[in-house]
Amino acid sequence: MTWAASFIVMAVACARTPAAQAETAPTRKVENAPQVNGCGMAFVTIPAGSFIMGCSPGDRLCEDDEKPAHEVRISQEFEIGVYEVTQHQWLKVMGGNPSQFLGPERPVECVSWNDAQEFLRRLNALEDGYRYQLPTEAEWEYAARGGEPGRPYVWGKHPLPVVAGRKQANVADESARRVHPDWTALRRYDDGYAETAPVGRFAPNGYGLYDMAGNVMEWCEDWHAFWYYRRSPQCDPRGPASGFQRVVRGGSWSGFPRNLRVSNRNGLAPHRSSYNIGFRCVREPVSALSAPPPRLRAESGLARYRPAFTGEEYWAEQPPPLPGRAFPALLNFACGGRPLICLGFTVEQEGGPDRHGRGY
Ligand SMILES: [Ca+2]
Ligand SMILES: [Ca+2]
Ligand SMILES: [Ca+2]
Repeated sequence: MTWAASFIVMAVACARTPAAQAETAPTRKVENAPQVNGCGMAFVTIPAGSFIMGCSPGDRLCEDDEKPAHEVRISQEFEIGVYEVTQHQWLKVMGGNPSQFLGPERPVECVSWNDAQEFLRRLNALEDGYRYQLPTEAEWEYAARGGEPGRPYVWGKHPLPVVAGRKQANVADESARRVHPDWTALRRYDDGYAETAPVGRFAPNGYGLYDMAGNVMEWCEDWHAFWYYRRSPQCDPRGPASGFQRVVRGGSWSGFPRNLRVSNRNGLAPHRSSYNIGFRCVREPVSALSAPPPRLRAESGLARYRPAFTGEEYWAEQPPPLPGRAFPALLNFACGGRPLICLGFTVEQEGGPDRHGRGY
């Protein structure tokens, strides 16, 4: 299926008639037990680290937007939802339920990216000590791979979502075909669910996360750009600065193997929704929220520089180094101490008359 075709399939909105994807689970465990918030949402901590993002070795189904595969560093550990956000949790925060396939423990669907932002706004307004948001696309794929490098599927190399006899994901299967006889569905695999399943019914991945493949596709924070990987930053990429579609990842109950590959990317306009798209959250303690380095922030008359393509910003008296040069060691707070290479910057003066400019 081409990118355009898969997009059309996904954009069917909240009516009926989906498309297809597929598969299962690794072995590594996260070392900490899930932490549950007041809305019943469980989170585990994913360690900082590096991984190869994009087309997996030997995966001949990759589309152009998954290439090139490239190293990405996640510089900070982060907490991510063990499960997709459920209808019960959505109801608790939002006071309603837009889902097509009803069930309190099923994932909420028929929510747009904009709807998810409103959910997050209300959840954050509860001020439980954490700031919640959608995962970046890099965080999502890093978490989905579960510490198991180079595998085309969350559960391994083979598209069939069964590992050691255990079913790995809710996909378009024989159950779906019985309800939707005209579908392209995975043959000789019956996960028992024609549509969404309650979250957590299939094997977890190496980080203890459930349904990273299948059930519902999941909104990410980033804008989707087809050629983004050709120039995305190595450290904590956050997607392009603007766009027309937000990223959705992971395939769904209406998908077959091609769509369920861990590197598969899709995009959908942020106001659109579909019965096969939901989301999960990441969160960080409010106390850990990023701020300009204290030593620099304390000084007056500094400028805030936002280097291009890094997603980072910092305060300093001098502009960043020339393009292609590393930032001074003092400012290498980003990316786990790896040199942060300057690609350009915008500048905004602190206090006084506004001064905006663009460098390089
Ligand atoms: Ca199914
Ligand atoms: Ca999912
Ligand atoms: Ca795709």
